[in-house]
Amino acid sequence: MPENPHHGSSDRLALVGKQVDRRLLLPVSPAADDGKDDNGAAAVINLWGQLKIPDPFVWSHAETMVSSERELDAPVVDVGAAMRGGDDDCGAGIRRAAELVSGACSSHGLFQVTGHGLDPALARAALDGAAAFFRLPLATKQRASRAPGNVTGYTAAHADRFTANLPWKETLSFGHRDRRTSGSHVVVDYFTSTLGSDFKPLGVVYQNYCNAMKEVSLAIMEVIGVSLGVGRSYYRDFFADGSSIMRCNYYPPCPEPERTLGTGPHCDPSALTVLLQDGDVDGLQVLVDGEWRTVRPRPGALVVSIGDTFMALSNGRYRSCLHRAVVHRERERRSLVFFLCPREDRVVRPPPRLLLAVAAREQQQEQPRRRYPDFTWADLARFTQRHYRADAGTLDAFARWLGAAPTCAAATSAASQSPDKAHETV
Ligand SMILES: O=C(O)CCC(=O)C(=O)O
Repeated sequence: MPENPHHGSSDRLALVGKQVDRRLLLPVSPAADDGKDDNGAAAVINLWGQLKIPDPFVWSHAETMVSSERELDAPVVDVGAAMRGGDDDCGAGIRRAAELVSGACSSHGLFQVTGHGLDPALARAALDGAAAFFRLPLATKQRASRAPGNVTGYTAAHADRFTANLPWKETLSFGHRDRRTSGSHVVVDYFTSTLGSDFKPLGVVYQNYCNAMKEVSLAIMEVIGVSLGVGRSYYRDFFADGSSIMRCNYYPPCPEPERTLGTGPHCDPSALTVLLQDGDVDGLQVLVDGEWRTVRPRPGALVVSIGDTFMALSNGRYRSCLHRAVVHRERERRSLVFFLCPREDRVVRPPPRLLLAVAAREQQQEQPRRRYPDFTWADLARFTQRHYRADAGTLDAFARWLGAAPTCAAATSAASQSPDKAHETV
């Protein structure tokens, strides 16, 4: 198999998902890639082989604040009982899982999950597929370049959206819908239509991976529903026909890791995030009591965190997880992230049962005040893609934006970000 990234790349991709021979998938440093394809497409950015990080990647001292020695205290939740169905709300397995989830989500918003049934071979193929994709020549990856205002596609350091505080990473994102609701294999279609038919095997791997993640996410939603006293099916049903997003993150080694970030501090706008870390390279950190604590990769476990949309759905009872990813001098890192989202037009508002349960618990006649206005996922997605760079205050800024006239001008003032952060604000 040729190792020149200008040749044979699709052959290498074709191997993914079949019998994966790691030697054949061995990395070819994109540093060897001159950033141009046969048609002369210019490179946008090349993170490989830099001796110093370019200025747009330098984050302020406050933002790169040194990591704590302490690991995050994240419970390991066995969702086997929820995955198997059968068990009712009162079954010991679900009850135990719900207690752990409640503790974690009321404090920092992150827990780990076992008993999820993800086929290790599928997980391996998805991780190796990401490794193979990001080592392709830039021009090939750019066939999937993200269009402005769009969440899907390939980006290098988000340089297509921002000019400062660039993350030290490349990403590939695509949408997922359940075949029963979409009537097609949307992920396979995405790969073949943007990258070409040679990429069908990789598309199949990610289609299967997304299907598995969706099932795991819905099982977790059952546990969360029990933990909030609204029963197993409420949130499961709410998300069953959702249109979720999958993102592959690739963090190359970095010459000055202490001056930059792989992913800046933010809460995910989506509802629930299910993340797979590759091997033993850590990087994910969560802010707790003013310090960044590492989420150490745990073999076989998935990392699950609450996002802004679920914070709104729980009327603020569960906290959207504020997290970031750091990079390393010598080691590269990969992560696969599945963002569970509702259907675009579904109205996000806490279930009446939850508000009643809170009122009963607090022995109040009236239901608690609604913390966030009604919104649709389409609105929040548009806000974060066009008007606001997701950070720790996205949901509050979005609520203000909805309260004001939802025009571009309103977004600029409501989203009180510094000019370079809000660079994309139209
Ligand atoms: O790579 C990670 O661990 C975190 C990724 C992340 O936060 C994101 O892609 O939004």
